[in-house]
Amino acid sequence: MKFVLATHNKNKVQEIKSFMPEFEFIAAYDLDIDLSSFNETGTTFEENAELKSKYIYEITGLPTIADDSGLCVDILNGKPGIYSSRYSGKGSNENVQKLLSELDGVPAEKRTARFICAVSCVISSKIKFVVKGKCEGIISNSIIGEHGFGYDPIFIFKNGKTFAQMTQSEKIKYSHRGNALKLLKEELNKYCLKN
Ligand code: ITT
Repeated sequence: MKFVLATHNKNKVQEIKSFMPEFEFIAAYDLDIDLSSFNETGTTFEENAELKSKYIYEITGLPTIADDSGLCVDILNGKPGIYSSRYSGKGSNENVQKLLSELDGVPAEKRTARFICAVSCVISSKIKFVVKGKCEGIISNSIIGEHGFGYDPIFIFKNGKTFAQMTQSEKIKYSHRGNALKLLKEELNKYCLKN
């Protein structure tokens, strides 16, 4: 089955493609669809994922998958959360620096956080569903590692490594996105069995 990925984030596309080689994906940007005019007006990851998938499904009429994800830090009452990509109002490095400065002086035991990923899938006007994955960790005191994207260099998983110290294939085994995609595969298998 072939899906459009409703994203402009190339890192998400790479992770999804590598985790689901049995499916065919085309990113919205490869269809010259500009997502920049799309506003994430939802109040939850699930709502935003659904809105993104619906937006692209309505344009293309093709089965569509959208990922809405972010980092929730306990001591910041879940911030940056659904605003993860817009946290500083600037780029990804500035988002990371803003978070590190907000946690300045906070001891390790209070730096708990989780990545959340909601994946919405629209197969047809009648068949659609959302799955959600999460991954628990700790926010580091500084940037560690050079792989990945976004907040990867400051998110320490329970094996002691940041996501940015992991290869893409190692990260996806543990990550919020990997956990959501496992559920997505289960749902798609059910759908394929029924049809
Ligand atoms: P699209 O909306 O086009 O998919 P986006 O990057 O704006 O791309 P989101 O609105 O879902 O996507 O925001 C996700 C942000 O959360 C992302 O920009 C990162 O800052 C952060 N994030 C999500 N998953 C991450 C991951 O696996 N590693 C590091 N940061 C992640």
